[in-house]
Amino acid sequence: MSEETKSPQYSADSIQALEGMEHVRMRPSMYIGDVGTRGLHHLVYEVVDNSIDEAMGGHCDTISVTINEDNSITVQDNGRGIPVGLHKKEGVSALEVVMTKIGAGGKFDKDSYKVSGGLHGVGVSCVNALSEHLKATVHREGKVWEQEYERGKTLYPVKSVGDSDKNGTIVTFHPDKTIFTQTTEYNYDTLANRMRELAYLNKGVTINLTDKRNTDDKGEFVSETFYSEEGLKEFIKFLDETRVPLIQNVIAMEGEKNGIPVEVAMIYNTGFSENLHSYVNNINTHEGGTHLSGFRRGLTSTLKKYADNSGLLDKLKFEISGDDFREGLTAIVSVKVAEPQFEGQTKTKLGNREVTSAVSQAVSEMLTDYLEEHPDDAKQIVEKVKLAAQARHAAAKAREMVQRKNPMGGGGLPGKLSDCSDQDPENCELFLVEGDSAGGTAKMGRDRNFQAILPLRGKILNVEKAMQHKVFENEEIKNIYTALGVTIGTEEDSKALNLEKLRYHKVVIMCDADVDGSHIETLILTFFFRYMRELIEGGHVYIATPPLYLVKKGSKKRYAWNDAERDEIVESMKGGAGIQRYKGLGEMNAEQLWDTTMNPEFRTLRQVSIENATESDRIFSMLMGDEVPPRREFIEKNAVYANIDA
Ligand code: 0RA
Repeated sequence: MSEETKSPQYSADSIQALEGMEHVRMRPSMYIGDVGTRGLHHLVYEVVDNSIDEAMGGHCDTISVTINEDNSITVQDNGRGIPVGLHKKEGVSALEVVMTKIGAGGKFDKDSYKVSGGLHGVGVSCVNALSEHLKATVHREGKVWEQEYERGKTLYPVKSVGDSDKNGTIVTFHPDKTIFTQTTEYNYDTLANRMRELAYLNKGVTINLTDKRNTDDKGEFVSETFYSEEGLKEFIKFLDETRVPLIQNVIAMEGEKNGIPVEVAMIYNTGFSENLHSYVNNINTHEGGTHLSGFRRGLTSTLKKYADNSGLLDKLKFEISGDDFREGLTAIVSVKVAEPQFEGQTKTKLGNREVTSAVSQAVSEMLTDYLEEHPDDAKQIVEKVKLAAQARHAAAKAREMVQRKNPMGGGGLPGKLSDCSDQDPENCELFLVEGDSAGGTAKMGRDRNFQAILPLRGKILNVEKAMQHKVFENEEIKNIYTALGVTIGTEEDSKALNLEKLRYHKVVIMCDADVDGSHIETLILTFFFRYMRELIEGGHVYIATPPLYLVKKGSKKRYAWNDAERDEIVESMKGGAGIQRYKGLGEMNAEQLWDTTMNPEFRTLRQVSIENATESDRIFSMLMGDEVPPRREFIEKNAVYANIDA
């Protein structure tokens, strides 16, 4: 490849390539999921994935991601550098092919272990198509090579711009504002969470993240380095940091089964929840799939066999179920699959059949060895399983009560619910309100056609610290199940939430704008996250935002949601304005509550979504577990709220 190489603009292939790039611009969501915040960040992951692949091939150990001052992104690696030589079939530089041909990826490099992701793996050419400007710089063969693009269109043929004694690839892109119309501003924490996750999933790779938009107190750019020597073993410790360990060791394995690379790490804690995280080609498979089934199968059969042989369960009067083996278990399963089939609603469920037995075998071998070598730990685990089985029996009874009280089961609606008259769930909203007095105000202020009110007494149960049967026995929680009309168990999954008879499509948490209010909000969110995650995933959960101030002058009244707004209003009233700070919903009258917080025309509802289940899990256990008072800011970062005017 030399500077004279012409870009043959009119060959059939390059026209096809152009069409591919045009298609990405026409239907970006087909390639990156959406064109909101998620899609915007996806661009970074896509570019970083390519560098990670290079690292997995053993050609690269450091990747640096920089958020530039103008919200453009630079990703740099010290790999071999994308080849710049002539690509015979396309008749242009391989670099140009990688950058402008959809699906080109690394396919021409047969030696490298190349797997493609689900939503990822669409290729850096997609990022190029969706960037108003992109510059690729390659250090390779003693030279620095360069090519730039606008909205995916090549500006000039690959050229050499100098000498270099290094190897590597640098990509800087500016997301296209005409595509990402909602925002082109990057969130540091979102990127940091993903880079941390990638560092754990790909041990030995150093990932630097720098934010040139912000400096710390030393005047240096905000920056973090993510590196893991032990991979999943350390990831597990990070996830379980705030839980009390039942056994001191992380049980881990890494290897290949039936040609499938499998990595597993697990630990038991003294808690009651089951936290399984699974990845395929570095992508979090929220909906699980065959690899997770394999993990469960291997775990259950191995522990069952051990427990049976040990005689520790001899006096137990009922069958142990699979769930019992997973109480207090935190585990990560990570597999690499050459041609993954993704299924499920969000395409994050692995479908490849052959993976089940590979993971199951890997787990059996790992665990059998571990139990034999650590009899004390084995005993602790079996004892815990026994307790779980006993508690499950108690929980089953309590859950049955919840089911029987379901309105469809003839048990009737909770007495405290003020229902709405509309019968179409699509139109209906349920407000969960802190305390009876605010509940009363909300009841008077609402539009009873489509708004229902369920007051919750004081602090609802912290489900993070309670055993399952306590949760199902709790009055407030039983009321939530009954009012919503949801049941536990679907045909496919006995523990899944059945939303078929959901009575309200919007469930709005309405709490005071103070410390207690935010604590209660967090408790309710924790309950939804652990017991009704499907409700969040279905986009049904919202947070109401009551105002903080009322600014009054004479008969003029205006509300403010933050200090800046308050000051602005005070100024606009030109002196003599009185300020009332709302400490709670109870200080508002019904009309004020309707005007500011409940009326769909003027209110702001924040929709709760789970951006990163792994991170949310850790945060919820940290906030609601044994330590620290809850801090709303943590939740705000992890359960992402979209401002919507519903
Ligand atoms: C294919 C072949 C070769 C390198 C790469 C792909 C490569 C791609 C990316 C994307 C980001 N960083 C990258 N680094 C390398 C090299 C083949 C060879 O040198 O023989």
